[in-house]
Formats: sequence, structure tokens, C-alpha cells
Amino acid sequence: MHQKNYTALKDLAHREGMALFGVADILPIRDSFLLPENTIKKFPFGISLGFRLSRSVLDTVVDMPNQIYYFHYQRTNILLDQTALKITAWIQNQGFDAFPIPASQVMDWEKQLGSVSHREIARLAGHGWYGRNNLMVSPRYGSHVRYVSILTDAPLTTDSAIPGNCGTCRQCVEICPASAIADTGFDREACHVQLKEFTKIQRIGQMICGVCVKACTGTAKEV
Ligand code: B12
Repeated sequence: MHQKNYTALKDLAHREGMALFGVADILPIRDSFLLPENTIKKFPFGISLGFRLSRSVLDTVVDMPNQIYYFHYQRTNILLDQTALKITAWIQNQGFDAFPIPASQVMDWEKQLGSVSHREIARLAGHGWYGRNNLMVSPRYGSHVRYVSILTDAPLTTDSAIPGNCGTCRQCVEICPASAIADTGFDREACHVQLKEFTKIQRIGQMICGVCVKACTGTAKEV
């Protein structure tokens, strides 16, 4: 049953255009969720889906976000949210419960927090590691991936975090327009200030950047 559900959901995710599918045991991180207690305790698993961004769209990002990237970012969020709904529908049709977490919803504006960390669920689902750029790095696709998560109680096989790190790669370090990336750590505040500045670019108005996303390519070019 666990493996059968896993395979059916993985097939569904791939049919909907997702590049990455995995299941995380979320018990160790449930305390960090900004959700009602009763909701949190229902769900032992987190399904993590990843959509691979278009390399050619990212190529248009040079040193700041642009309209092309902005639309791609928005449409990717919509696809991620819709796919999370389809996964939710499938799970509920099997008689189990599911709770889709929006791709890009902020719950606590002051602290800039979503209700759950898609990155942490992605990491526990085996999709990659935290890179120097503070993003999830997939060995195959680098940071060219946006994620969404679905909490569930459906019986599922779980994946495990994979070991890995950026090694000697520093592609994102020099290129960051905020100089927020260093070997000593990631400067969230500098990134945040720069992204606020970028919102003043005409007809973007959203805190996006894309420069360190583009820089981190993974190995997909060679395969
Ligand atoms: C609010 C938010 C922002 C805010 C603040 C970010 C922040 N505080 O980190 C702002 C507007 C600044 C922002 C900027 C960006 N964001 Co943003 N953001 C979010 C959002 C909605 C919530 C983040 C959140 O709740 N953080 C709370 C903390 C607790 O979770 P966390 O940030 O994942 O923190 C964990 C990591 O920091 C981790 N960690 C970090 N480094 C290390 C190192 C080690 C060794 C370990 C063990 C752990 C660790 O530990 C924390 C606890 O679990 C998420 C979506 C989501 N719900 O996850 C997207 C999200 C994180 N953003 C994303 C992206 C891509 C961006 C931007 C590139 C913008 C863009 N699209 O162009 C920039 C880049 C910033 C950067 N390089 O870090 C993606 C990341 C995808 C990826 N491949 O990793 C996400 C997951 C959205 C998505 N659906 O894919 N973002």
C-alpha cells in the first residue's frame, strides 16, 4: 500500500510536469510549522514537488530581475499550487487527508515566514542540500527548481536526505548583487534589502531576484 501510493503519486506529479517528487518524514520538524496544533499533529508525511525552471528564461536574468523572469516565477507558482491541489484530490479520493501548502505564501510578514519551509521538506525528501546561496541545491538541477509541499496521512514510503555540498563551486558568490553570499554564511538582511530595492523596478513589485538561482546549474547540462 505504501509503495503503491508512492508510485501512483509520483506518476501523477511527473504527468503534471514536475521534475522532482519525494516524500519526507516530517515528525522532526513539525514544531516549526505556523499552523494550528490540531492540523499539524494529523500529518506524519510531507510530499515535496519541484518544478524545474526554464534555463532559457533564467538566461535572460543578468544582474537583476526582469519581466520575463517575473512572469515565469508567477506562472510556476500557479502550476505548483494546482499540482498540489491535484495531489490533494487524489489522496482524498483514496480516503486519506491532505493539506497543500502554497508555493509562496507568507504567514508572518514581520519575520518573513511561510507556514512551513518548502526547503526543509525538500531536503528531507532527498532533493538536495542547502547551498552557499541559501537555496536548496539539487545535484541534477542546482537551484533551478521551485518547490511546493503537501502534508498528508496517506500511507507512503519515505525518502531520506542525501549527503552533498557545494564543494569548491562559487558561481553564486561573485554574482550576487547584494554581496550577500560568502564562505562565512548567507547575509539574509543584505538579500532582503536588495530585493526590496528591486521591487521598485517598473511592473515587478514583488521581492524576487533570480541571479543566484540562475548561477546554480547542477549537472543537468551534461546529462
Ligand atoms: C519569505 C520568503 C522569502 C523572503 C525571506 C526569505 C527567508 N527568510 O529565508 C525573501 C522575500 C527575502 C525571499 C527571497 C528569495 N526567495 Co523566498 N521564500 C520565502 C518563503 C515564502 C518562506 C520562507 C520561510 O518561511 N522561511 C522560514 C525558515 C524557517 O525556513 P527556511 O527559510 O527554509 O529556513 C531554513 C533554512 O534557512 C535552513 N538552512 C539554511 N541554511 C542552512 C544551512 C544548514 C547547514 C542547515 C542545516 C540548514 C540551513 O534552516 C532553516 C530552518 O529549517 C519560501 C516558501 C516556503 N514556504 O518555504 C520562499 C522560498 C524559500 N524562496 C525561494 C526563492 C527562489 C527566493 C529568491 C531567489 C527570490 C526569487 N524567486 O527570485 C530569493 C532568494 C533568497 C536566498 N538566496 O535565500 C524558493 C527557494 C527554492 C530553492 N531552490 O531553494 C522558496 C522555497 C519558494 C518556492 N516555492 O520554491 N524569500
